[in-house]
Amino acid sequence: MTGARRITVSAAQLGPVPLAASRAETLARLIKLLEEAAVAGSELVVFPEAALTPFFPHWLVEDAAELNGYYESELPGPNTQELFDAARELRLAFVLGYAERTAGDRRFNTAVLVDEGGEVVHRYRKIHLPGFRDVTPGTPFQNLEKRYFEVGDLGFGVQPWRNTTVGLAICNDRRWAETYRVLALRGAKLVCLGYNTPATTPHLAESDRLADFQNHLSMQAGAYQNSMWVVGAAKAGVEEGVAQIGGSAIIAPSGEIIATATTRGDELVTAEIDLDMASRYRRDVFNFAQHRRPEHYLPIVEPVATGNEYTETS
Ligand code: ING
Repeated sequence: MTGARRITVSAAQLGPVPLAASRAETLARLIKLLEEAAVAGSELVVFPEAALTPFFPHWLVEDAAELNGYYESELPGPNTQELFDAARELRLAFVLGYAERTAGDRRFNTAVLVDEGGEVVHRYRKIHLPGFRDVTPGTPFQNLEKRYFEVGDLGFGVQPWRNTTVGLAICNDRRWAETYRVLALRGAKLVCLGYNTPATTPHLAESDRLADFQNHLSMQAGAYQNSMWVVGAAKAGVEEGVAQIGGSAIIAPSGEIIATATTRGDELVTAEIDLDMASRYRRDVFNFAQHRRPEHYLPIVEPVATGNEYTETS
C-alpha cells in the first residue's frame, strides 16, 4: 500500500514478576523485550500494567515500608534508568505501566508514553479502579486497588506521536465503553493499554470460563466502535499464586485481532499496522459528525416499571 501511514508496534507481554525477583532481574526482562522489538523493526513497545513489580493489589500489605517499595517516586529513577537508556539507544518509544507515588505522597496506577528520545511525553492515571478498599474474607486472592491507588485525576488525554495520536488506558479501563469513546472524541487513533487480569473472578465465578473471551471482546469492541488500533499487553502466568491470563494482542479498527500472544510468559507480539485503516473506518462507518447524534440520545425516558428491574435485593 503506497503512501500508507504504516508503523510497526509491539505488545511486550510479561510472565509473572515474582516477589523474590530483584528489580534488576525484572528490568533485564523488559530490556530483553526492547532489544527483541528493535530487531523486529518495531517503533513502539507497550509493556503491561504494573510491569516492574508483582501485582500487589492481589494481597493485603500492612507494612508501610513494604508497600512504598512497590511504587516509583521518580521516573526515570534508580529502578528504571537502564530501561530508559536502552530504549533511547534503540530509538524505541515505549509505554510503561507502574505504581506512581507523587512528591505529595499521592498514589496512582499509572502508565506513561516515553518517546524515542527517552522523554516522558504523556501520563495517564487509571480511572476505573476495580476491586475494593478492604479485604474480602475467604477469597483466594484480593483486588485492593481502591486501597492502594486514588482514582486517576488526569482524565483520558491524547498525545500526538509520530504521525498519529496515542491514547493510554489501563486494565479495567478497557472494559468500559467510555474509555475508548472519550479517547476517540479527543482524536486518538492508537490506544495502548496494559493489564493484569486473573483467570478467575472470585465474585463472579460464572465468568471464569470467559476470561480470555471477555478480554478480547472488550478490546475488539472498543477498537471497532471507535475506529482505533488497540494494543493490549498482559502480565500473564501464575504470579504469587494468582493465575493471570495472557492474550496480549494487536487489534485493528476492523475489530480483527491481527496478532496475539500464544504463551503466558515473556513474549513479544509485533505487527505492522496501517494507520489509515482507522481513518477509513472513521470516514465511512463511525463518522461521528455525520452519523452520531448525542443531542438526540437524551432525555432518557424513565423506564416504565415492569417489575423485573435489577435491585440489590433481587
Ligand atoms: N484487573 C482486572 C481487569 O479488569 C477484573 C479486574 C477482572 C475486573 C475481571 C472484572 C472482571 O482486567 C485489573 N487490574 O483491573
